[in-house]
Amino acid sequence: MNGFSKDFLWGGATAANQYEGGYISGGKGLSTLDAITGGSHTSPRMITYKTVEGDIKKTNRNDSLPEGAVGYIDPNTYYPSHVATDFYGHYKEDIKLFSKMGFKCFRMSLNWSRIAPNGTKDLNEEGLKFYDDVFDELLKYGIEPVVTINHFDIPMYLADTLDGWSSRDVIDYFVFFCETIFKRYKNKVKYWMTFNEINFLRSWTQIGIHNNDDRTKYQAAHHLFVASAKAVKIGHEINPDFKIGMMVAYIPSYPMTCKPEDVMEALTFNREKEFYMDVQCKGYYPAHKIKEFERKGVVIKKEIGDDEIIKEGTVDYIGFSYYMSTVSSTDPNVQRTGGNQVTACKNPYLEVSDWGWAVDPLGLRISLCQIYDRYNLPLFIVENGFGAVDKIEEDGTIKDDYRIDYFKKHILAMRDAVQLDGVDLIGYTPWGCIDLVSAGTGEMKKRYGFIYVDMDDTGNGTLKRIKKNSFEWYREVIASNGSCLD
Ligand code: BGP
Repeated sequence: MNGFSKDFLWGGATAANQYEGGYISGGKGLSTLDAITGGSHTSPRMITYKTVEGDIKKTNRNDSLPEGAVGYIDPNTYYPSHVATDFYGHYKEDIKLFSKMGFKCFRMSLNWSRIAPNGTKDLNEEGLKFYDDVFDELLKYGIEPVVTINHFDIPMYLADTLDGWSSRDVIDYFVFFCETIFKRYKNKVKYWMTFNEINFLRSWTQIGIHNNDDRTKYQAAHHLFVASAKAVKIGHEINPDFKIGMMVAYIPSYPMTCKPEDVMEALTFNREKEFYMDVQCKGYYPAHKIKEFERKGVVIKKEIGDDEIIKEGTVDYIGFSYYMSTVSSTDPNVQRTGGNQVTACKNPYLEVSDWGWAVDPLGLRISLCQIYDRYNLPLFIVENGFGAVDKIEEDGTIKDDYRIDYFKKHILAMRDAVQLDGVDLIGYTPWGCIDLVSAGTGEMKKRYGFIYVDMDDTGNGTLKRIKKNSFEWYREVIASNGSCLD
């Protein structure tokens, strides 16, 4: 018995700042991510910046920057986004490989500063043309583009001159950007998402804000909500067939014990991401968040009409990433482990990846049920995957059975959610379907792909593409619409 509909969108997912490279090619302007160094499991990625006094400094990519500091590219430092795995130069070859895997769709993001180098209303035709070419190439093979409009970066100019999304002016620039791409690509792209993992947008790196305190972070979030809602409305006016979604990092948290305090702790953890989903899917701020703002003295500056805009601009579907679950506990001594942009509590029942992320396939079914029960909107798993070190054998093969095992269990869990729970799931795009730079650590060593790319953590490599064993395995999954897993 197969739970997936015949038009289920099997594919893979990437993001411009981690995959595209060509950081100053074809008229592209700088984006914040271009000034973020590589890192590792144990050493954080750093922002290189220049102070108002002219001093060159660096700091952890999640830190606040001094007022007036501007992003700085140090000629002696290695920045992984500059070449990444060079989709810019290899898009034809890569799309051909995706088509061989049988992709029905391909998730990618647009580099805002490739299209509008400063993020303002001056456009770069060469950048617009690049994405035309990419979409044409995908459509040539019958692959549906799924476009994240903004994935973790902002043109550096907007960060430097306006303090990024803390400024209301950025809403207009973003909406102009959306209007431009909606009009330009209206016959090529149907599936859009406004902001990647909107619940993780909280630093200069991602949204250009210098001060990461709660007041600034939530003010910026309000601007993101208004911008997203306006984009949804305008998009539907330009093409009523557009499907415009939101995107959230979904990490479900279980109470460590049945102690009510642990249950409350988990509720509080889960509410943080639901806040972002509630606003974009239901069209209003949830009561608990309003009360939290009151307690913390966070006053959101809204303009008249903002609430209506948010109400009218709710999304058509929910895109989400799912890699892992976590645990909530009131015990300060609980064992910690790694996680996607969070340090998580260790679940004694689950194995973890080499980067400490809990592997929890049933958690994916639980997540699908939780989200669908709460919002009753179509769901799209737009990221899922297993970051691991891959080894090229002497015969040139890459035996990534651990990855196949991870995917198999997760796909079966999502099939249960469709077949047994009735969840309306429209697609599945495993993360980093071709190797790319890790967002969290800036490493190449942490690989997710079905396709290996010869590139290391210091920027050395031929960029040659090699199929891993999981390539053929995923091809069969797609060809059989999942039934080969029985
Ligand atoms: C998500 C991001 C992606 C991606 C992924 C894996 O949070 O949307 O950009 O990178 O996580 O994380 P990492 O690259 O840190 O392993």
